[in-house]
Amino acid sequence: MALAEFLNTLDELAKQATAQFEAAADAVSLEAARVEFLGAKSGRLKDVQKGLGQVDKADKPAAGKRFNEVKQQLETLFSAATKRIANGGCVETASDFDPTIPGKRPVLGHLHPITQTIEELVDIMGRLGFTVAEGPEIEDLWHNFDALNIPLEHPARDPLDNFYLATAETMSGQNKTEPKWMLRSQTSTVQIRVMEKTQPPVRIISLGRVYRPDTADATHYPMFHQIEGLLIDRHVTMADLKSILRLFAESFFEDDVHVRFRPSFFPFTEPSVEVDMSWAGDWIEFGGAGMVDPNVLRAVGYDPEEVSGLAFGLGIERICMRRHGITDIREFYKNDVRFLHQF
Ligand code: FA5
Repeated sequence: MALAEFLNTLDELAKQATAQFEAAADAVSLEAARVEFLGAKSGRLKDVQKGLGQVDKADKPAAGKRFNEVKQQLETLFSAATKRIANGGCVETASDFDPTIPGKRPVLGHLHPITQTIEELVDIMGRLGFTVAEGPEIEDLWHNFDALNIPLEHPARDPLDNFYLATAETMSGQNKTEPKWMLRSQTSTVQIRVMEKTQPPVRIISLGRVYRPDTADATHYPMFHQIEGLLIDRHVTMADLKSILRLFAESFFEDDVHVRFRPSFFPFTEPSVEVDMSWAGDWIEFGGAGMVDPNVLRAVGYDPEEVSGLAFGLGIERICMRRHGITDIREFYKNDVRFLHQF
């Protein structure tokens, strides 16, 4: 084949391919054009390449050079067309970029409503003199139970009510029915961790996830958040407990909130109460509280004759739900942006 004939075929093909790549309005038509011209098996450029073998020997270098140029040119056009279609049809090059066109505002994420509530609670309690303490979510049984005056035979340790971890230590350990680790079921564990390391006075809050195998319903979830408060000093009384909870609730709801104590039982407080709050209507149970049991003070080496303490543990989801009128706790964890966007 003469060189001129080969180059003509190549130019004609380049012309047609360029027209089709530039005209492709969507990914489907572009892909059809790619297969027609650049297809690895039976694309038209491949056919032309086969013709290269029939070009006179002396003209082969020139024909090959031009073939490679056209191939490169078509590949560049194809990737420009791909970008144009992905861009919704706009060709953006450095030279025709217009800085005066208003930009597209990117959709910004924001903090989860529970995180927002946590930040607000930390802020309010900080103003009341409480600092934040942290503890692990994978906890040992001493901190989750024993040190909190919950003995081995106590029903609160039932495997049906707790997430025990089947760790290697459990399997090879002496006592197969009592594992070593669990997902903490309450933030009260942090009371112990702080008191073990600190001498009174203590004034801390701890906020974080806790885990219980509760069936999910409108007010329960197997993973939820608690805020724990602990104040240890001389002459701490139930009156302090009620004032702190009331101040806390009034700051959070920015309104007049009534706090009601109902007698209850927790092994680590004596007396113990359930804390109800009433704000714009019904009474809602937010958590438990009480005066730290002398056994707990002794377990961490404090002298109950010298110091006393108050403690409370409230459900953060319940607080957030009440504030925003959310009626189903499961909404927090569906990751549905239509819900999350509202807060
Ligand atoms: C406790 O967890 C105690 N540790 C509270 C406490 C702390 C008492 C300090 C005394 C001194 P209770 O199991 O009642 O208590 O849980 C406290 C709150 O957590 C409940 O009132 C509720 O608001 C919330 N809660 C409990 N279970 C769930 C759940 N499955 N889903 C969402 N919130 C829950």
